[in-house]
Amino acid sequence: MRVDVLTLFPGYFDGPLRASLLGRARDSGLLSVAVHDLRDWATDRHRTVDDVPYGGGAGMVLKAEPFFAAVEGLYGGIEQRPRTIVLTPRGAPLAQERVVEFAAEPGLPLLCGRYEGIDERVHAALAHDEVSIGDYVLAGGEAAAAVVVEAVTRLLPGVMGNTASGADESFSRGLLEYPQYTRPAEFRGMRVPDVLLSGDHDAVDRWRTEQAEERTRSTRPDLYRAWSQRTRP
Ligand code: JDQ
Repeated sequence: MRVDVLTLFPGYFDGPLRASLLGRARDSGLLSVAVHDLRDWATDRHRTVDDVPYGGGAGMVLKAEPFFAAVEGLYGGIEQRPRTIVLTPRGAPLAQERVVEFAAEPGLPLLCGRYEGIDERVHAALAHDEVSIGDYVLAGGEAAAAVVVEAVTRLLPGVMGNTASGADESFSRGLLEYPQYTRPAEFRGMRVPDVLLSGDHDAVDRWRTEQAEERTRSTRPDLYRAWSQRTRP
């Protein structure tokens, strides 16, 4: 998969893209990420990318022209662009379903705004998806774009060691994860539940399901309701 990030702060991505999972995915050629400085597509002497909002109000808005020029330059025209994502607090909250869809795309342009946001014509004409990573306000789209890249990358075929697909997890099953333990069996007076040491695999499965259900019920009533109402054949 080819990811193109458009940002005013290309340096933001240096750390995340080299670390661990993303670094290995890139080294192995399964992921390629190009981070582009939006200013490279500004046309005036001062490389201006922002302007005051029409109608007045505080702060600055990112201009449409550099985003359009970048998308045209990178893909040979707007019509040829891959599924394009704009990160924004007004987007639909990112959920694993959509991460799975993104991971199946050949390319993913990620458009990052700053200040008060991006000219609406970029949203209207370039965005296939508007994505939020949660109901809190960031200073710009970069952290959200890094989240998208990491969530997508771990689903790419060949990226994760053995567990593969990630289809066995929480958000595909509809419940939060059950508690995990590793050695030692007792640590600072805290014991690993006996059932996990019992060797009774059916009992272990039952315990894990109970734990997952209880955690989901208490911390994510929204997920719990959806899971309870799931249709079983
Ligand atoms: C931008 C901003 C609008 C402050 C500018 C570009 N989940 C999520 N939270 N925040 C963002 C995404 C996000 C994404 C892109 C952004 C925030 N800002 C700052 C924008 C109103 C207030």
